[in-house]
Amino acid sequence: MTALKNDRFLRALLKQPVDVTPVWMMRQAGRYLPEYRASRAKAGDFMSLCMNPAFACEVTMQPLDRYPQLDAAILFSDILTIPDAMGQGLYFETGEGPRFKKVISTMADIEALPIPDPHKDLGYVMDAVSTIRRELNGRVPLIGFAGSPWTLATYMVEGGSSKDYRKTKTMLYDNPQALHLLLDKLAQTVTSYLNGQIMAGAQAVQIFDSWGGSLSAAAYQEFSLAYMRKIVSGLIREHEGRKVPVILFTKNGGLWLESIADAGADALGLDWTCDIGSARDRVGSKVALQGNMDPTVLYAKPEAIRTEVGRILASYGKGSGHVFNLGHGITPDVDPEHAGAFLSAVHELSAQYHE
Ligand code: 1CP
Repeated sequence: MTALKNDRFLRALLKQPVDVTPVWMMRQAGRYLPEYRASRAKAGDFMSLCMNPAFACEVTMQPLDRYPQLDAAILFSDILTIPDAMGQGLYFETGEGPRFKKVISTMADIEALPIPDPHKDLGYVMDAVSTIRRELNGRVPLIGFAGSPWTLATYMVEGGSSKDYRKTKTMLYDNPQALHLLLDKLAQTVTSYLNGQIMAGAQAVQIFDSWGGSLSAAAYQEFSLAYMRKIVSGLIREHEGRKVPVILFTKNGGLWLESIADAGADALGLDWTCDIGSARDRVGSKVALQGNMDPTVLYAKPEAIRTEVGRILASYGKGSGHVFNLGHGITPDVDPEHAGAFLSAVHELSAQYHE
């Protein structure tokens, strides 16, 4: 394998010294880019982009070609490939969120769910990872990812996106054994899926617990964090002679950072509701931090974006252990020039915080 030309993202996750703070954006390949919209039109729909390794590679590379400032690439795929591989029949209605042909509601439904084999049932993702690694040719590291068991379960039980997770939370309180069986099957699946991605060439992995923050403190520990801890303990942590860092991102998990930092990962993703300097005081010696600019700041003018980047860098302070990112995914109507101003500001303003 080609040596990495830019490894500051991996170094920062392991708190090793860097020249400037590395940066990438959650959802960096997506609808705010005209070139992405063109590729999606050519492929026909979103799932065809994901299932064709050449298309997945093309859209993964688009933000890197537009923004040489980016310090990492992220596999183009979706967290919902797993429920699809479990037989739920994922589809996207144009202009709407994800939907499933089959919804899960009973213990019998959950008992009947198969545990997918990543190479057989999700081989298109493994092929996308190896295709992207070849195309990157050492430019920047490649991030693999999966959804957390809790976040995946909400989609599987609700049948799509939800505002209140009503069916999943009803199952949590009325039939916790059923939900635990589902989460256990998902934890096994996510572990082998991420290990498959690592063996195919992913150099770091992120677990997206996008909806963990909707749980009570007690339910979060039992129904989300416990399963992420189990996944982390089963992951391959070294490959090709390098550590493979693991990032846990619980959106709205700011109240529970100490316990998330104890789950065994190398880094925590932060949304914008926490102050990153205080977060560092709370967990800084255990894990690196990734985040955490409010994505709506990108609607503001470049000068305002730069001010906000400077504020977050100053709050984190001197030294390594910070990967700059947004606190959640970039939104479809952001002006691509504003995203470029954001990325440049991170590198320009962060040099003073590193030796
Ligand atoms: O083109 C389109 O219309 C589809 C939009 C889209 C895109 C660009 C979807 C459907 N998924 C993606 C790609 C995607 N999804 C990536 C690509 C890599 C990147 O560039 O970052 C990643 C990492 C995801 C992960 C994902 N999918 C999450 C976790 C991250 C997060 O934002 O919280 C979630 C919750 C999903 C579900 C999903 N898939 C797509 C949509 C619109 C949604 C969210 C629906 C909802 O809000 O419930």
